Amino acid sequence: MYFIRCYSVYVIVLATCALDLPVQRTCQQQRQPQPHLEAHAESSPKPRHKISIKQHPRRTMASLKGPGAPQRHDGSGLRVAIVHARWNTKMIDALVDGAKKAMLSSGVKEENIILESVPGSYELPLAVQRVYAASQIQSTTSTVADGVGNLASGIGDLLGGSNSQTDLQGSLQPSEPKKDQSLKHAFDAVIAIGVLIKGESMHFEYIADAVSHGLMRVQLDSGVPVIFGLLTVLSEGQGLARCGLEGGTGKEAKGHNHGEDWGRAAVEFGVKKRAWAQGKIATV
Ligand code: DLZ
Repeated sequence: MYFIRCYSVYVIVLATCALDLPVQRTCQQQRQPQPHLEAHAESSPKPRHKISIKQHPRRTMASLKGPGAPQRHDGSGLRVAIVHARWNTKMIDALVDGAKKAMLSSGVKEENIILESVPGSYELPLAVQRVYAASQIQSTTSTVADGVGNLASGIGDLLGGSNSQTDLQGSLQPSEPKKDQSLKHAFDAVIAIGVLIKGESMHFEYIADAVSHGLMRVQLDSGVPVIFGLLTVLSEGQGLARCGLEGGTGKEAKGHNHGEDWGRAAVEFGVKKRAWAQGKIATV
């Protein structure tokens, strides 16, 4: 009995070694240098291999994070809405300012940036959907109004031209020159801005999930670019750093204002969406 037990242990040991050898060899074969993985070992105290990351010769990488070097787009013909929540107002104000600043510097005119607010982030999807629908209504009514205006001035001309002093013409012509130079077409993009700070309950998770899905749904259902300006942060400090208010590092000691990225995204997407609507697809 003792002999049988010893013999079976011997057989098991032999079999394990036989199986183990090829496994070890395979692992050694796999241990070829893998630069894409080694690059992540930045924090390792003793790197085993020299890390060299080759860059594309014509492109310089400013940062690993973010949308890369900003693209320049002419936003002068765009009409954009910013729909924002009012919870965490200090951060919201900074983000809205950042988005506006970026759009203005891309040529969007102040009068073509329309602001609307709602109490909290949970209200954003419906508000974005309805505000966009309102702009579509404006675009059709303004076309009709322009038509009526042109017709009225045409009648005025028929009644004797601009020198006529008749009461009838006076009532048909506008008393003051038109001041409102703002565009009236449906919004080219809508930026939804909210700040969700995680608390102790599950509120954060439910709202963050519902709002992200809701905004995506509005975007795909309506075809208008909806820029996702919802900060979902674990603390007020994280939020402040993402609004450019405090707590950043290095060159951006006050943090980076994400609203600026959203403003640029709105311009880029608005311009591209217009081109796509005309069957134009850019090569870059
Ligand atoms: C209720 C709530 C909570 C707890 N936290 C936030 C928040 O951090 N950021 C935000 O924008 N809104 C918050 N809200 C309000 C909800 O979004 C929503 O306005 C209310 O539940 C009413 O629908």
